[in-house]
Amino acid sequence: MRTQVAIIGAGPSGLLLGQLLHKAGIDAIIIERQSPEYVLSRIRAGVLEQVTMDLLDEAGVGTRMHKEGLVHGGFDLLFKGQRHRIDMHELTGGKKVIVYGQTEVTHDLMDARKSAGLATIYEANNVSVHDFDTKKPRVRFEKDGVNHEIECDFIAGCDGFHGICRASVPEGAVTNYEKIYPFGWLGVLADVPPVSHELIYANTERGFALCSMRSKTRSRYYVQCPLSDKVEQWSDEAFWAELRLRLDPQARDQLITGPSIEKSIAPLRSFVAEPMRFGRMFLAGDAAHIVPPTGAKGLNLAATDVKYLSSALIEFYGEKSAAGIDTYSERCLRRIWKAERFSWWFTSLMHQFPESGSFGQKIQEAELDYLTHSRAASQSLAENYVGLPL
Ligand code: RFL
Ligand code: PHB
Repeated sequence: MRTQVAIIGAGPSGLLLGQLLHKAGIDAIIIERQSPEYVLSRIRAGVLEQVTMDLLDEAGVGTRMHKEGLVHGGFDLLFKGQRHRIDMHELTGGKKVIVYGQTEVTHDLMDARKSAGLATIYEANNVSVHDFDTKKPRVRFEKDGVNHEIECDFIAGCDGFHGICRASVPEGAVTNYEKIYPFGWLGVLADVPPVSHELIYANTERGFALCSMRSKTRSRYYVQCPLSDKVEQWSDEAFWAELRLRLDPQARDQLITGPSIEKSIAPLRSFVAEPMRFGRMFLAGDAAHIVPPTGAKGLNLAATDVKYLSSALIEFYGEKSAAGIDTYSERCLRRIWKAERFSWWFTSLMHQFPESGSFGQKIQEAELDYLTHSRAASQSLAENYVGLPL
């Protein structure tokens, strides 16, 4: 087999890259380890920035997002038992985000790929990447017991944090920066109306909580939990009781509960690998960086990597120029580190850290008070939340 770009991973990064390259007439094959059903069953991101919406439009897959996505112009910060609204729309001169789940984004991209008749190889085993330091990189994998090899011009490593692309880079060629947080998020998805029409980020003495949603009839809630907790320990009743304790009296009264349709625990991590290009292999999305979900930046960062990578490849094939390819890593990393900083800061502000005790709680409350009463501070939060300009 031969193609121009071999894309490893059919998550949002790989699928979006495939679609943008297809629009530009560049040939690509996507190789994915899991089945399409498994990829769609992972419940992850919920909030899309304007930059991501624009890119989905450019890829020709924005129709359902505009129809079904919920436009949000603000969110609430809850601390000391009271809610304070951050009016993102007003503070940023009219910017907004859209609540539209990663599952739906992935669905739309899969449908577009299918109707264009483009190749995605699902359930590929033992995927490996070779010779990316030469002009003839190769990808090998096994499918239904048969070995295959793809020859290509470039490899795009869109295979997430646990993928093989970053792991195939020789030691010494990559530097990793990492911070692991001493807690996780226990998340529940349920077919009940959201407690509020906007998101609520809560700082409480019992730990962080987040009230989010997927639609007007489907809610997504999270509570901070110890890393040692197992999801089986948390009955639905125990989850709702804990969430209720972390809400203000009005939200507590309005909370509608019901059976969970998904429940999982996610660890929180900040991670960046530098650089993001190794000869003719590029890393994009979670393969190169992870943010804790507090700032809702992971999928949005993946989308900007893909924007930079697709335009670099389009420039390479169209204008025979390597300028975009040569600056890919630097352009991405500049944006990534700003989102890393914001996500780390917002996580540090909103969660209980075992080591910081009641002094830490008081400092957080003072900062939240400042944040919700100083226009300059609210503006900085709003500007980062809606997404910094490209
Ligand atoms: P993905 O989604 O992990 O996809 C990688 C794909 O590669 C496949 N793969 C392989 N394929 C072939 N061979 C191999 N050896 C392979 N190894 C792996 C995998 O099966 C998979 O299909 O990475 P991608 O595409 O870069 O997308 C990144 C996003 O998924 C991620 O950043 C976001 O979900 C993060 N995130 C959020 N981001 C936001 O922008 N806004 C949010 O509100 C938000 N909320 C969240 C989140 C992530 C969360 N979790 C569970 C970590 C909330 C949570 C709870
Ligand atoms: C979500 O809806 O899953 C979600 C929303 C906002 C976040 C993180 C996750 O900051």
